[in-house]
Amino acid sequence: MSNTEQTLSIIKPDAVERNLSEEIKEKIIENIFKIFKEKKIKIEKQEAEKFYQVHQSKPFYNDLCSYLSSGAIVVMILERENAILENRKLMGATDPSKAEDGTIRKKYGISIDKNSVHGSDSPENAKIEIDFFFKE
Ligand code: IDP
Ligand code: MG
Repeated sequence: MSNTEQTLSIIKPDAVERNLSEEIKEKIIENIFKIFKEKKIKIEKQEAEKFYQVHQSKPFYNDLCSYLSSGAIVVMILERENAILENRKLMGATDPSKAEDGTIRKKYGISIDKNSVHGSDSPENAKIEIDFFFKE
């Protein structure tokens, strides 16, 4: 049975500032995702705080929100069969030093905070995150 899904992907400031966006997008496309929508933006810290609300009790929350709002990001809606899980696999573990070979975070991530990409982790969050950035 087919299960075409959409997920939200973000190329984070560390990757955008190293001019890795095109390379990362190529890797995404190679993995048979369609980039359904895409925009390069910079967000305010307040917006990052809202986006990462689920992490507000974490010790790294403030730094995380400062970081996501520190420079340009590329936000994309990706579409393919099982997009949410497949994008998480392609990204690799949160900590790049623990990510598997062939993953985006293994190849491009600098550290657990500067790990180059975000991807939705569930169908519920994919919908919330897509609406957050793309709702008209
Ligand atoms: P994910 O991005 O793999 O879904 P989450 O646990 O949802 O990981 O955490 C969101 C983001 O918060 C991570 O991508 C990473 O940038 C940052 N983060 C997670 N854990 C830590 C930590 O222990 N120290 C610093 N930053 C962290
Ligand atoms: Mg997450």
